[in-house]
Amino acid sequence: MAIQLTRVEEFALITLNRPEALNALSLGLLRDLGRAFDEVAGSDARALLITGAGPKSFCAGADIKELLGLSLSQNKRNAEFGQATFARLDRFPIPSIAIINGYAFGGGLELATACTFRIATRNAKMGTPEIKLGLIPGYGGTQRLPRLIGEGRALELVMSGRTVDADEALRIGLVNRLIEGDPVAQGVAYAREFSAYSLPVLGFARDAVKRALDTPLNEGLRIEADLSTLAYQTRDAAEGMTAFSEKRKPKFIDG
Ligand code: CO8
Repeated sequence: MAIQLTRVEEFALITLNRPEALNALSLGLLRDLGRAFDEVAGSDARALLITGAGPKSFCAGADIKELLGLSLSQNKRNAEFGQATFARLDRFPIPSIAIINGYAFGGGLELATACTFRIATRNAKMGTPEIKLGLIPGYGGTQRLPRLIGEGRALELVMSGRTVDADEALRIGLVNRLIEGDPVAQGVAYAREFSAYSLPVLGFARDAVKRALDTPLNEGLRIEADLSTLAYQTRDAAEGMTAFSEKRKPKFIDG
């Protein structure tokens, strides 16, 4: 298997596991990733952590050696397959966190930007170097990067192919936080900041925020009103508000 799926306490951990190729995304790895998403979605995990095997790399992008010599239609199918695999994270039933433990280039950065959150080690290096190969990002990068860091910065990264270090990534909002020490332990600590909350309500929050950038304001406000009304109907909302008035910690049941 080009990936490992394990459990770390109440969380699922996917480790991209081709360290000899800096965890590059072969088609086999992408297929394994899709199967692992199915398994995690059907489990009781409260968040999905994704990281790369070894100390050097999260993921160095699509496997360049596999891309050579493909036909136009094969390339299109590959791009659509990669996009569809990563797009599953947009609607995933639990939040996802990319633990960027080294290089995140090309498709590797596209995978990270499809996750709900990104945390990065100090040695992390990120970018979209496809232009240096005569390519452009094809697994969602041209669409998710501007939504995350703005059009000007996204254009600069995509058109120059330059590398961003961890400090810059934090400053421009490409990652949420820099971490020290064991990356997986840090990922667990990060997930614990929200993992005790109601999973369906976390999903409403994510969906509402994600609509902000591709929806006119009036429409977005309508979606927010609908989703916040839906949150209000949950038993978890009743428990949260009751616990507040009874001055105790709420016990959410994901319902
Ligand atoms: N694909 C395949 N093999 C890779 C890749 C990769 N993306 N990256 C690294 N490797 C392999 C190297 O070939 C090398 O293998 P070997 O030892 O057999 O020669 C091994 O990993 C170690 O790599 P390096 O010796 O180069 O390690 P360094 O630490 O010196 O350099 C870098 C690390 C800077 C990450 C360097 O390896 C590099 O530049 N890699 C390529 C990064 C890149 O360009 N990524 C973008 C790929 S394209 C992409 O992601 C497009 C996605 C959309 C596709 C749409 C399809 C139609």
